Amino acid sequence: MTMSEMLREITPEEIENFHRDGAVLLKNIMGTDWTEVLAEGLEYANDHPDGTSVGVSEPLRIDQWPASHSPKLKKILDESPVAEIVGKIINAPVRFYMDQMFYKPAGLMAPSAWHQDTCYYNIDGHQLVRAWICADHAPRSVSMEVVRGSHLWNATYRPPVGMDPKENPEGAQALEKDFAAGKVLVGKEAHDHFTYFESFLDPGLPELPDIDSLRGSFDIMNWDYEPGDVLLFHGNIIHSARGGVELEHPRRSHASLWAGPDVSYLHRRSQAIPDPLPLYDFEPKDGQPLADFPEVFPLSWVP
Ligand SMILES: O=C(O)CCC(=O)C(=O)O
Repeated sequence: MTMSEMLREITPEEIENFHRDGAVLLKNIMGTDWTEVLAEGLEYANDHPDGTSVGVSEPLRIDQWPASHSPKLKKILDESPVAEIVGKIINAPVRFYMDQMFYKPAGLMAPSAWHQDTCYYNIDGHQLVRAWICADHAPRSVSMEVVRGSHLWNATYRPPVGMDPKENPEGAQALEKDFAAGKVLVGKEAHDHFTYFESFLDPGLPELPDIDSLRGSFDIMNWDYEPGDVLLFHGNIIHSARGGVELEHPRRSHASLWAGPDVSYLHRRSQAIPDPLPLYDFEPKDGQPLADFPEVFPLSWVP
């Protein structure tokens, strides 16, 4: 079956809004034939938890690289207009970096905590774009929200995960020793035995402000999302999803992370998510562009 391409062009205003605000919701840009593929792909991933599945049977399930074992999600990455949409917003070639699933079953919606994406990964750059798509109608009370313009604050905040030296001084000390000895802390094996909580809670990075208690002090953007829309946001933007609302249907989202030419490898002490598995064999060095590893990050779209 031939699947639909982009339903419309991205407007110059949408491109400008993305770069200024750090996020833009592109309404009705992917055909609903893709929504069915997305829903089937997410259901498959949900039914087949792997080592990277966090929160199985809980109200928020997060999987890393679900497209690596869910054929329909792989189809979304390889054949849907998502890569093209990202490439057009940054007007540059794009490579796929990684993807995640956020599966919230029907009932009381769990929130997704405020965070930046970049600080979880060993990458750095300005042309890092998340494409967030959802198989379900998601009103603004449960879809994504961002702090407008925070992608330009030039600040890297502490990911709200990892081993806290106050709660586990011995564990944190052992990690500290390994780090000083130059060991890879979140290595290949993390793909099978994944946990955020064995990484550092990096005390060297500033804590995120308590945005929920100070909502009036921040310029928060949020959107009512309909299947067929694509929400794009910058890797450095501070974002979250609200919870506490009852939904009669699940809220199943897929977020893929794409890199333009300025994105390079940067080993971060705060790394919580392992490098893509095949990358370990190349022993990447800080500052190497992802383009140096075309076997791991082939071009997905070129202008
Ligand atoms: O879908 C969600 O609730 C969270 C998504 C998210 O935080 C992300 O894509 O980085």
